Amino acid sequence: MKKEILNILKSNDDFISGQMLSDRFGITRAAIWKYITQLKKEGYEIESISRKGYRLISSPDLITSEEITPLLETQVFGKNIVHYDSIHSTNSQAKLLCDQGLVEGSVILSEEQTSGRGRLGRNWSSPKGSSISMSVVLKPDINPIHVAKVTQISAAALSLAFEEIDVECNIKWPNDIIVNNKKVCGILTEMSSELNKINYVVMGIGINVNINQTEFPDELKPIATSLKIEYNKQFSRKQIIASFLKHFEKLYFEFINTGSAESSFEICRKRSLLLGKKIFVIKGSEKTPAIAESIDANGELIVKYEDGTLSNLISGEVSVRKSME
Ligand code: BT5
Repeated sequence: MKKEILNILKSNDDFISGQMLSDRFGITRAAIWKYITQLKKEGYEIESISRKGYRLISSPDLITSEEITPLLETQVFGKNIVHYDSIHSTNSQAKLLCDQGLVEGSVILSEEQTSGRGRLGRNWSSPKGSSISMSVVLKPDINPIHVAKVTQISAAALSLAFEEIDVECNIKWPNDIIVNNKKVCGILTEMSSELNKINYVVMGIGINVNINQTEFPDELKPIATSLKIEYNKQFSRKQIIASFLKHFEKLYFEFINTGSAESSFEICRKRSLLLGKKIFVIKGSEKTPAIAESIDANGELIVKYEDGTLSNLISGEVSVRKSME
């Protein structure tokens, strides 16, 4: 009901009378007033004048279904949005909800995470209201060995969404988006599967949108950045989400329908931070020097070790070598 009232306010520049709303929804004017009070608490600025009614003046920068749905240009992705004010981890929550039958294309969003996760049990910092914590549910009918490609498709879609807001980014294979040599975004792809069949994939994305330098924990300050820090202005989180979902849907279904994710890989190559560079391949505490040669037709990173041997990395950890290393 709150959502319907908000939609009416949004689609009218002029005042809407309490009586009109109460007739329309068959509830008392006092009940309408209660919903308006709730909306105000969420940050909607609503003018109310007796005998005239209610008028929406401004909406808060929330990543709720009410705010994102009008911006969507998708058929499947984002049609079901589950939003939290605060959650431990959108990926963990998405997995719980998947076990209860969440459909493909569902998107879990939270204004903050209290235990956001990176790969291999690392932490992911997601401050309230200034970051995007998003998990997208996929149910691809593909062999589980191909799931790593979804991370590359997601990275490509993110770079297209950033392009739309004039943000210049690089993709650091396999799961980082980098702006001016610092990380603004990380992807964590998790799945539940049997040997040959995927139950579901949860693709988690964390984006540092309007985070101020002071909001990052000290240990992240040298390596992390936000769009606001780099461009000195606020960005619309809901616009980024809607744009990402549009690009992701196109690239993902292209992969599902043709079996090839080549257009995504091509974007990843074009935007790659690594290709042609001296890198370290990191396995546990071992760092092996190599050159990042190419991203192949499976989205794997081909590296050349110093003895000339070539190797395919499916996922894992690499770092760019500084000139002294
Ligand atoms: C990642 O892992 O980059 C994957 C991050 C995925 C986060 C999303 S948010 C929505 C969803 N729900 C979750 O719980 N997770 C996903 P990895 O490559 O392992 O990088 C983790 C490392 O990045 C940490 O060890 C830190 O060094 C660094 N880091 C942590 N928070 C960061 C931030 N906000 N910005 C940049 N770097 C960060």
